[in-house]
Amino acid sequence: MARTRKLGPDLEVKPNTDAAGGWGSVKSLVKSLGRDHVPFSGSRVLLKQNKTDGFMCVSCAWAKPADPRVFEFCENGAKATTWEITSKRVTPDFFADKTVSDLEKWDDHHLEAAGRLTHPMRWDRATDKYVPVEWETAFDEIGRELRALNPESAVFYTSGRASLETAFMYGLFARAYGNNNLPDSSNMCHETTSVALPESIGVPVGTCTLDDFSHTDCILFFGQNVGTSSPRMLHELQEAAKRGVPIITFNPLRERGLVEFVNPQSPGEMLIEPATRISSQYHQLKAGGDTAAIMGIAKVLLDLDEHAPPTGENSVLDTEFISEHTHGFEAFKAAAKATEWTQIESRSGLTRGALEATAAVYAHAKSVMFIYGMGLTQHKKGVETIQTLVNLALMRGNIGRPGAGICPVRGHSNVQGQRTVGITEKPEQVPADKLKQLFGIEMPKDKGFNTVEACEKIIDGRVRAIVLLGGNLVRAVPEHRLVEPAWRKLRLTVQILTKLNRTALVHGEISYILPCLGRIEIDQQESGPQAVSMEDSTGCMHGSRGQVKPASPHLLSEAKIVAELAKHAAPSRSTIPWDEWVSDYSKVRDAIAATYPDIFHDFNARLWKPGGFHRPIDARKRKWNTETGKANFIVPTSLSTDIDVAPDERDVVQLITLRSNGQFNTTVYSYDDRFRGIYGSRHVVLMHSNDIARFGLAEGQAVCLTTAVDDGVERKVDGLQIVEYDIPAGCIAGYFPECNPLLPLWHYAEKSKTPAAKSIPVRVAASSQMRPHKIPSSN
Ligand SMILES: Nc1nc2c(c(=O)[nH]1)N[C@H]1C(S)=C(S)[C@@H](COP(=O)(O)OP(=O)(O)OC[C@H]3O[C@@H](n4cnc5c(=O)[nH]c(N)nc54)[C@H](O)[C@@H]3O)O[C@H]1N2
Ligand SMILES: Nc1nc2c(c(=O)[nH]1)N[C@H]1C(S)=C(S)[C@@H](COP(=O)(O)OP(=O)(O)OC[C@H]3O[C@@H](n4cnc5c(=O)[nH]c(N)nc54)[C@H](O)[C@@H]3O)O[C@H]1N2
Ligand SMILES: [Mo]
Repeated sequence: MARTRKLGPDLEVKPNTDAAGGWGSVKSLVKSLGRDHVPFSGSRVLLKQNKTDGFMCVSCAWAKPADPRVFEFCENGAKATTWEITSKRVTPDFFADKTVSDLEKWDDHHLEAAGRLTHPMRWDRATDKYVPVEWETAFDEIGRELRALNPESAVFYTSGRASLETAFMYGLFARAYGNNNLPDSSNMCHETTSVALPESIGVPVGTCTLDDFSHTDCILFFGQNVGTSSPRMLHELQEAAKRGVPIITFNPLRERGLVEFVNPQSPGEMLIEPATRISSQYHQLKAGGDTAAIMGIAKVLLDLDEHAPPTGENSVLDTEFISEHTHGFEAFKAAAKATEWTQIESRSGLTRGALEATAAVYAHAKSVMFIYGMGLTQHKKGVETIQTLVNLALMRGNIGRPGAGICPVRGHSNVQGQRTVGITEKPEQVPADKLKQLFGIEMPKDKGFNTVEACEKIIDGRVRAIVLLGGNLVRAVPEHRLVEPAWRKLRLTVQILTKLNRTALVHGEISYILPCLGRIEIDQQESGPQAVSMEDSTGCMHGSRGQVKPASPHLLSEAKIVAELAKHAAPSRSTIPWDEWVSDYSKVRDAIAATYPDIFHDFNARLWKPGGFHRPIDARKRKWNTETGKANFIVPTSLSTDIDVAPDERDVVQLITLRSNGQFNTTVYSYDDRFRGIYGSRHVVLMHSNDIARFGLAEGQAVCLTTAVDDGVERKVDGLQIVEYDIPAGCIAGYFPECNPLLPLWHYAEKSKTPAAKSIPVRVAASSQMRPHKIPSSN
């Protein structure tokens, strides 16, 4: 439906036919600089983004090249920067005339848009307000409260933004305190990858580097919205597409960035060159149809192989690789052959012809990359889907040579790195002997809680305290209806934050907001300004130096806050010289190197090399650290990734929860989703015209979604407006976090417990509410 529609006082739909990037990006950047009141010196900071002597972007984790472009940032990276270096402030005065109950009426956008937090604050029961507090008083009370608890009942969450140094310290703090309760954002994100890949190929991370894009002959792209979520990758995709590399995309939605791209940093290109077509084939499969689609492609390859010469240049299967390097091929082959086309077509929503078209390209491409995101990880059978994708790669030896490999696209800028340095609830992933020998820490033996388990234990009252290193957990997790009231009963809630968010308002009996420096700010400690480091999506470590004056003189660095928490909550539980580490972060890096020498040897020396340094990834060298010593073909147990829904329930549709181009997770920069052409409101549900008609509804009408499971919990989101959209019938889409109340806590990926946010079974009914209640704000 390519026409503009005004669907209410707020909502307008203007179908976007522009390429991703281009002038739209430039306009959006200029808008961000104005909206966040960024002074001119601030805009110059952008030139330092993702450069060896600069700071690493606080938005996504996409790889940073050794020879950066002049502007090595994208529209969304620039938004994230201006959002952090805004000149707006949330001071004690801001809180003085607002109760927490008042602030609860503000929406996600307005809470964060109010600006940077400037002072440590404590919730005051008598007035229901946050009031300023001295740092030392805060640390004393938090330490006292944590010491009084059984260590099992405290939880230490990390959002994926904190540096390697801070994350390492935070992990040591939790273990010195006495637990492995270290859930993190990865538990809602690529945990599925971290479970799937070790079983298949013996590594928890992807096998590709930036260099592979220059050598690849074909890219298969599953369930990742590059134009919004990792826009800098569009440069690599554009270069590949210009070389004639086929890019075959599987995504229920036609995402602009995967259709065409104009480099917004190239004025010449914006004026005269046509947009580059990115995807050569675009397959709009059903949500959760990936295992079926991949099995279909595998089935065609097996057929082609049977009719092709067995060896030589034209062979379809890499038989040499399969026999030397893999295990389980015959079982997988039998399973693929036994899978019926009718099943494949009905589960994937794609025709046999479409999958044959993919297989034909794949069978002739020498080196192939497999890129994926949340479209694969956030499903009940996500682990199996990723393993089936690996099977497809193994069939043609597409791991461990240039231009080939598995490329999961991580989310937060250091989410992968935090795992590497010990943020995990699984004790076996941490070298306990090193913790004992180097830091005098007795490693707690019990497995800790991941994010879903932490929520379960908050609901059942076993968790009494939570410390959050970044993030907005109450909004990001499933099951708001149960989690929020339980959260309010916690004894202690502590948030280390840069900006106010809803989680700070859903507070426990004792509640603190501890405001910290952002990564773009100069972090002055005793030995001078400090640098920090992070790991990108391709396993490459980069240094980052703050560039601008801190938002307030009262802020502390995350590293300092973590050290003080450790000193107060777990005194004499380690031999760590916390103060010495805070005075000079290079000492933390030395400690990381001593703990994980294979990855981080000579950490301080190697960090500042242009382009950083790569961690070793054995699967790249075809060394397989699996139980069989080989790369494993693993047979999926089901073609359906959404086993909670009986397929014959015709009134049930699959809800995909997504990000807009105007948000970074729960940080809502604006109500516009430019790439999808939706302006002014996030309270929408995208539906196919057949579904709109089938349910007797109309575009623009307000509807109520209810979760179609029968477990005694009522889950609904009311007042979403219908937008007619190019999405497969039977699937609908809405935004995260607005739709999170619909996601049952137990609806998660098997084995990884990643919430299955891309396939929530729901029913759609007309709403009695005209449109969502607009949240007032004095801002
Ligand atoms: N601007 C911006 N950048 C971000 C973020 C942000 O919120 N905003 N978040 C960051 C974080 S933490 C993360 S994890 C990443 C997330 O980045 P993505 O992985 O891109 O995550 P989503 O936007 O949730 O959705 C991914 C895509 O999956 C598709 N999809 C949904 N269901 C299916 C399915 O069943 N199969 C297939 N094949 N596709 C499906 C959707 O249509 C969508 O295009 O981005 C990071 N970068
Ligand atoms: N339905 C649904 N739910 C989802 C998803 C989905 O696709 N659908 N995606 C999931 C995914 S992939 C993820 S990663 C999670 C995200 O979950 P979280 O990581 O918990 O959430 P964010 O929105 O990234 O956190 C934003 C907050 O971080 C704070 N912050 C920003 N910068 C800094 C900093 O430098 N230091 C500190 N200490 N704090 C800072 C700000 O105060 C801001 O309010 O959500 C998950 N939830
Ligand atoms: Mo994420």
